[in-house]
Amino acid sequence: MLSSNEYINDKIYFAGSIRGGRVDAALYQRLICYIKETDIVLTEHIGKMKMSLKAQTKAIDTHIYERDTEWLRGCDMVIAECTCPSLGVGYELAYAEAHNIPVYIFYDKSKSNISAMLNGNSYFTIIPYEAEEEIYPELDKILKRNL
Ligand code: 6IA
Repeated sequence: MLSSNEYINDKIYFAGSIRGGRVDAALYQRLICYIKETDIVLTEHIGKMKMSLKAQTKAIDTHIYERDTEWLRGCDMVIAECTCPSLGVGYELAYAEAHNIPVYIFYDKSKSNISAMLNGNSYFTIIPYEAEEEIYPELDKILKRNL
């Protein structure tokens, strides 16, 4: 039985564009910091400002794929920021669905149109926003803070 001030840390797989474009990297960093106040983010590197976008060797990409899919299978939920379209993020969302992992998708509706393959799939919880401040109370709900 948990006392009221105990909090169960969820393992969060935060997904955001890397080779799809880094225009929102600073936003990813702020969201990851916010989630980390109470929970564990497995993919902290997504928010790193100095990430190489150069093509890597097949062996490095194989390592990334195997590590990321292992983290996906072991996480409690995926939280994705999808304003900047990314093939890798799209793949991760479908992978999470195939493994019955809850998926929450944020996107700025004033900047982009979400793919019909995400918006049309009732498995995903899609959260459109227009201002960054709208994201944080939604994260509080997803992470079951203030219960
Ligand atoms: O297609 P994209 O690159 O935009 O896909 C982004 C998504 O794939 C992210 O949510 C990550 O989880 C995953 N991903 C793609 N590239 C990497 C990566 N590269 N490291 C970890 N996860 C990745 C680092 C390259 C390094 C040698 C500098």
